[in-house]
Amino acid sequence: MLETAATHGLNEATRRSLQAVPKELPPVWLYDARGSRLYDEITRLPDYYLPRREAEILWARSSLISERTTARTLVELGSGSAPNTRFLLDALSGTLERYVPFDVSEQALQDSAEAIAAAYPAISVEPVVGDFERDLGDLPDAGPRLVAFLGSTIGNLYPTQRAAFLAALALELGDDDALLLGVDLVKDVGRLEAAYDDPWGVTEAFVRNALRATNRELEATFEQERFDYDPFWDPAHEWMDIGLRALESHVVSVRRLGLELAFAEGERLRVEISAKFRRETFELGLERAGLSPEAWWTDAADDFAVVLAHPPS
Ligand code: SAH
Ligand code: AVI
Repeated sequence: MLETAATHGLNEATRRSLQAVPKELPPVWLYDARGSRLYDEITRLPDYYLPRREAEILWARSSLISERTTARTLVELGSGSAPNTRFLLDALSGTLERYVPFDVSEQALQDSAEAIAAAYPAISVEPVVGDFERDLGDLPDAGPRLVAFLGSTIGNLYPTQRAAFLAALALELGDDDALLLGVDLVKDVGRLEAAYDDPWGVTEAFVRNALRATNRELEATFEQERFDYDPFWDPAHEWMDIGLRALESHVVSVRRLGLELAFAEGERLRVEISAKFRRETFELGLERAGLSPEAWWTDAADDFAVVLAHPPS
């Protein structure tokens, strides 16, 4: 496969992550067409409460969000199949002219853009394939814009990545623009671990999909049967640490990166983190990035929050 500027950036990030301690794969590898379908299946699992809690909040607050933002453009970062976006599209119908779903997963983006264009013929749907950590400059600038980042995907970024991402977004936003974030909250460990380890093995298949994708795209030699699925709550960082553990010592080649990786028995390969948040620290992070938190709405059970923020005027 030909290396483009985009794949070069991902390949270099993958090289660094695989050589780090602990070894790690950038979570972008989870979201090929198969991974995006598996993620959609996860959102329907009984213990994966996040999308339902977010839907509850958006159902109750979308009219207010519409009044406060009067957005002409709705940009959605990491839009995937955009399950909760219709709350915003419905509420913003008086002002909205365009919806810009932005995602690294081209097939998922195409499918959801077509579905939304069919359901909302009055707005222009303008999908952008890109990486929200690198390509925020590619967003259209017809304001007022509402930039939504739903599903708590922000929790899949490390604190330093999160700070850099929010700071880049703050620079990108104009005075009339607003940011809407879905964030999952710290809660009982049993519920968190159940959300990431379902008895049907859907979440495990989603995480293992990162190995399939790197085998295919980077000519790697990961063997699924040499790893166990291993998600756990890390109380010090307040994140789910989601990955795989080598069952025996062995070597994995990643030919396109020229790497030979030695795994010891029991050694972990992290595939993603899923950070959970508390209001005070999350709002502090927004302020440090140059954003002003304006509203913090939760569901009735206080499981999840939707946050509205603005660049300071
Ligand atoms: N917002 C949707 C999907 C969440 S899944 C929901 O709430 O259900 C996370 C989405 O982010 C996936 O569609 C994935 O392809 C996308 N994604 C992950 N990392 C990305 C990145 N660095 N840049 C752009 N999109 C990314
Ligand atoms: C997309 N993201 C918010 C999901 C999460 O909960 O961190 C990804 C996921 N990983 C396993 N299950 C869901």
